[in-house]
Amino acid sequence: MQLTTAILMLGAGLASAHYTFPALILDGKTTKDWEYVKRSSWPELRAPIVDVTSEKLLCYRDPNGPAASTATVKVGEKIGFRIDPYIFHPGPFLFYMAKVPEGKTAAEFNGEGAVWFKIFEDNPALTSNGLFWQEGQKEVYVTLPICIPDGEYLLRVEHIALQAAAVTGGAQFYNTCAQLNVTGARWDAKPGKPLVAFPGAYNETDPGIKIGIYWPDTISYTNPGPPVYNCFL
Ligand SMILES: *[C@@H]1O[C@H](CO)[C@@H](O)[C@H](O)[C@H]1NC(C)=O
Ligand SMILES: *[C@@H]1O[C@H](CO)[C@@H](O)[C@H](O)[C@H]1NC(C)=O
Ligand SMILES: [Cu+2]
Repeated sequence: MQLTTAILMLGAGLASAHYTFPALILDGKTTKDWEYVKRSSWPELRAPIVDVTSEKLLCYRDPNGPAASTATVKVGEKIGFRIDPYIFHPGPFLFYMAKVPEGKTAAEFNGEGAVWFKIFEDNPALTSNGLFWQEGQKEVYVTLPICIPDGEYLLRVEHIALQAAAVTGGAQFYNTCAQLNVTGARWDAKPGKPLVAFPGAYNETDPGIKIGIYWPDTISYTNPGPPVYNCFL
């Protein structure tokens, strides 16, 4: 959105605020808001993050929020997030995971440090109008890798809105983190380097963050952050 729209939307309050990812969808069933997802900050719950150095890139977590529960899932399982209310800006989804360090639980661990590996990134279609990402969806799904060890993890969902990203600081970031207990590992593999930190993984001038997405500015897109963790490399 344009800056003037941003100011109007902030002025209009939460009713016209942005979007967030408050609940997991497991086995096709939508769980309760903040049951398995770390509670996001209030009252800025849905405000976009526009500073790539903001601590809010780490799950947009409310430091005073209640602890969430940890969902037991299987390697290779398809996991969803409910989107509240729905995506209404163009841009990619990215998913990251972080293994909870020994001696901590997923509820205790908030994802600090270089611990995150990327498991999915969304590539746009190229249309006569520029780069195109789907909008309007109320759910987003990711399949967990089959090549991760059992244990507790954080799963970070992120959407980057790029409609105003032609100028530095114009991209908007939305993210939350769920707590998972991964079981069923049958593959002796370790999530690869590089592991990245939030904030820290992104630079405001990264080509996937400072970008004009409309024709004729750009005809290709490179997601920010590290490459997707690949079981076969
Ligand atoms: C994780 O799953 C394993 C296997 O089902 C179970 O033994 C363990 O108690 C679970 N841990 C948590 C924190 O739910
Ligand atoms: C971001 O990129 C700019 C331009 O390449 C560079 O000067 C700057 O050092 C980078 N910042 C970080 C934090 O990597
Ligand atoms: Cu907006």
